[in-house]
This record gives sequence, C-alpha cells and structure tokens, in this order.
Amino acid sequence: MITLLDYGAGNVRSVRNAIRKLGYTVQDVRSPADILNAERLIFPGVGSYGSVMERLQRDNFVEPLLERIRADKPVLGICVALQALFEGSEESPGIAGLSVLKGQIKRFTQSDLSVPQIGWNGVNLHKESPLFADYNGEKLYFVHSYCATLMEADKEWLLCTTNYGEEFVSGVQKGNITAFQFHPEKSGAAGLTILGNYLKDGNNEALTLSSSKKSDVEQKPTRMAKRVIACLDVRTNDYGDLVVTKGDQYDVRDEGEVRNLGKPVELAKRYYEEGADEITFLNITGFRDFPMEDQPMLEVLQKTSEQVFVPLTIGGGIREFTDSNGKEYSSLDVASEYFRSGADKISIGSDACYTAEEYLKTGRKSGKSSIEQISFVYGAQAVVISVDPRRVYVKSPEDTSHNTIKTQVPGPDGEEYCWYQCTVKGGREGRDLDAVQLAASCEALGAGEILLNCIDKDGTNSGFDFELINHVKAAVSIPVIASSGAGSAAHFVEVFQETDAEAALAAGIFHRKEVPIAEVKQALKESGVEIR
Ligand code: 1PR
Repeated sequence: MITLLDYGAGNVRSVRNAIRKLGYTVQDVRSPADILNAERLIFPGVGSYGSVMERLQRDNFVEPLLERIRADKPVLGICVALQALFEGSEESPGIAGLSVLKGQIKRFTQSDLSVPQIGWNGVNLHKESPLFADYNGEKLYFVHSYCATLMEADKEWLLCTTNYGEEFVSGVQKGNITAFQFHPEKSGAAGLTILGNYLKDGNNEALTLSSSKKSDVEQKPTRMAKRVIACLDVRTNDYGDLVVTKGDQYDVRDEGEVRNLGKPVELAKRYYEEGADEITFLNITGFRDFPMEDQPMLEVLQKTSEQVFVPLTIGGGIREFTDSNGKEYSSLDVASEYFRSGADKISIGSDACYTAEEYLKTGRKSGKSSIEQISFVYGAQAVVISVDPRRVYVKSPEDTSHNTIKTQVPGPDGEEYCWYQCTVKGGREGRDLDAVQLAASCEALGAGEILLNCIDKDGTNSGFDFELINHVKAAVSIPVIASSGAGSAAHFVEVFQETDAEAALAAGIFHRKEVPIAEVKQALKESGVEIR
C-alpha cells in the first residue's frame, strides 16, 4: 500500500497510474495523521512553488511532513517537491519552503538555452543508491524553470546532478528521504524501474545507502535530448466514432469522408512502445465542440495515461464557454479537467490568437486570459501554444506591417518575401496576426512552449519549414516544437541541423507506418543528434 500526497494540483493521475502499473495499491493522504502513518509516502510536486507550499499549509501537512522526515520514514518527492525541501524559491518570493535543506531555488539563468527545460536529460550519480539499481543510465524526463544548487553544509544529501547550461541538483537523498527533480512516472521504462525500486517491499534498510562513496569515474556533463513527438489529430467522424485523422494542409476529408487512421488510445500506446518521447492529442474540432461535453476525449486521455508513461499533451477547445444550461466554464476549468484526466501539458490554439491580439492592442496583461490563468496555477511549462500559420507572399517587406522573411521558396509570382499569417478554427479563418507576434506575445503572457505547425507543409511529406522555425525561434526563449511536413527520417535530422528547435513532431508518416520511430531515432543518432 503506497500513500500519495495528492493535494489536487496538476497531473497526479500519472503518478497514481505508474504506482498501479507496478502492482501496488494507492491510498490518498486524507488527514495529517496519514502522513505520519504511511508505510511509503510519495509527494508529487506539481504547479508553482508557492501553490505547493500554500496547499501544504492550508491542509496542515507541513508539520507532519517535517516530523516524518526527521523520523527518517520513507518519502519520495518528485519535481517541485524536491524544491520544497529548500528554504524558498525565486518563483514565489516570500513563501517559506520546508527548510530541510539550506538555500534558495533559482531560475535557470543560461541565456542561450530555452527555459523551461522540457525534455529528456541524463543524471550523474554522486553516490550509490538502491533506488538506481538496474538503472542503465537512460535519460529521464524533466520539466522545470527553477533548479536547486546545494550549499556546502548539505552536500551529504547530494544524490545526482544534471547539466542544463549549469549543473543543478537533480536528486537528493539522505537515509530514507529521497527527492528527484525529474519525473520517474513520465520517464518510460527507466523511470518505472527507479520508482519500482522505491516501492519495493522490505525493510527500510533496503532503502538506505549501501555506500556514500562518490563514483571514481570522471563524469561527463549530461546532455539534453532532442525530442521526437507523435501527434494524433482526433475528431468524431460522420458515423460518430472518435478517430485519429490526418489532413493534407488541414483538409482531413478524402472523397467527402473523414480519414480514419486508427483508434486514439491504441495508436498512442503503439507510439509509446516504439519510443516516442512524447504524445500529443489535438481535438481538432474543439473550436466548435466543447470538451467538457465531449467526454470521449477525456476518456481517451484517462485510458492512455494508464498505459503510456511519457508526457501527454492535449489541445483543442481550451477557452471560456457557457453550456446549454447557462453554466459558465472558464478556460482554467477546461484545462483542469484535462490535467485531472492525465494531461501533463495543454495546448491552446484559437484562443491564443484572440488573446495575443488583445494584448497587442492594449499593451496590457489582463490576468484573465486562458494563458495567464492556466500558467499561474499549473506553471508555464504546462501551457503550450499551438500555432497554425500559412504563408502570405509579398513583393517587399514594406507591403505589410507584419514580420517578414526573405524566402528561398519564392511565391507564385516570384515574390521573395513572405509573412506567416496565424489562423483560427483549424485553419479556416486567417487573422491580422503573424506567427512571431503570436509566439512572442504568448511567451510574455506566460506560455512555456510553442508547437509550431505549418499549414502549407502539413501532410505534404516534403520536410519541415526551416524558415518558419528559425523565424519564430529567434523571437522567443521558450522551447519550440517543429511540426508539419515530415516525410522521412532524414527530415528529422535536417530540422535539428538547420534549426534550434528542441523537438520535432510528425503525424502522417507514423500513422501510415511509412517510417517507424526507431528509424527516426537511429538516423538522428548516426548524425550525432542527442536522443533518448
Ligand atoms: O483552436 O484551441 O481549439 O485547438 C485546435 C487544435 O487542433 C489546434 O492545435 C490545431 O493545430 C489543430 N487542428 C485544427 N484543425 C486541424 C486540421 O488538421 N484540420 N490539426 C488541426 C492540426 C497539425 C499538426 C499535424 C502536423 C504534422 N494538425 O498537429 O499533426 O502538421 O502532420 P504531418 O506530420 O502529417 O505533416 P483550438
């Protein structure tokens, strides 16, 4: 029986599912006494530092947690829970942490790397730990903007470190108290091995260190992997079945019928097993159907998160809505439902365009937009902006007020310049907004990642639009996912050689089994691109 400290924020469902997958039963902490009495306690940290500490305070969990730590009863903290062991964080000034360890959590400061760190990175072990038994050095999944450095006084706690521009603490451990910055529940088979080691029955002795000797081996800085993402565009077809579909430049119908490329949960599971680093679901008719009434989509997420232990993103329909009974939902309500159902990140399409337009018009942050509300509660790293741009050619940059590029792919009348017009409602409506304006505004409002589609390239198998990717990447400091146009493994190699995108996403070639994910990974490895 494993006890879970679920204080109602973010995707704790994944931790629960991972524990169950490993064959254990989960019970929730219902009262402060449960914290003290638990045999094994897991403390997942999701949301901002301040929101985690405030919830612990509100539920009177701080004291029993500290008492449990002092008594050296097994605790496993994940992500922000590691940070909560420190005295405070730059993320939430003035809010006291648990102060088990000295020092403040600080924001990543290396200017040339995107923040948040989102993706798969390694760990260097600084001492031996039974929690890493049978772990073979695979990369693990990280998602955070803030990190810990250890003060000399607490060096005995140092379990592992990771490099992301700077070296930071990715694991601490003393006696039976352990905390990881990475997410074992989202780190595929390797993460489940580590989590399984913590959950193993037996006496507490098994969890204590067999040796505190630092490895003699000279350790190399760890390296972040480029991610390969499988994307599933999902909608209901004309027969009422929820199917994975795929468009050609966003047109998903073939001879009048919605293309049916498979069942969402089955395909997601297949991609997980084939080595996808992340799975994205886009509810492509979300702009007109309301997800809270679209239970099948929530079910897809719930079922997928029982079997898939890499990050899940879901997009479509995240906006304010009033249902037929007059009940009002905020975009935060919609997102919260997605997170509760197993999403790690949500992606906002149409609503991000309207928000950016308003922001550019007024120059003010209203605090009420979907981006601001969701990132305030769940953290920037949980908010992805899905951009659906298409090229608009012009003869000269003076012909438009938008951000243009000089292109190597001239327009139909030989135009040498173009801008990328943002669209809403699945590409059906163009806006007076360009991709750079959208991405930069959304970053300012608190988004943590850009999913950069390209209508001109979608479904063409002709390769990614490097010009678009470089154009947008240069305008933001958050990670960018290149999307649309992948037709071969070589296209993935090229996108990582020609741009600084952190991830590349494809749909059609995976659904149609034209190129297996393993072939993409192999090609990347052979070209010297860091992969998981
Ligand atoms: O506007 O917040 O409700 O979100 C709707 C979401 O649905 C947006 O993220 C939008 O990108 C997506 N969407 C809407 N209509 C379509 C469509 O295809 N008709 N799909 C659509 C977007 C684009 C990619 C695709 C890549 C890779 N799909 O996600 O998977 O282009 O494809 P490829 O590798 O086969 O070239 P809201």
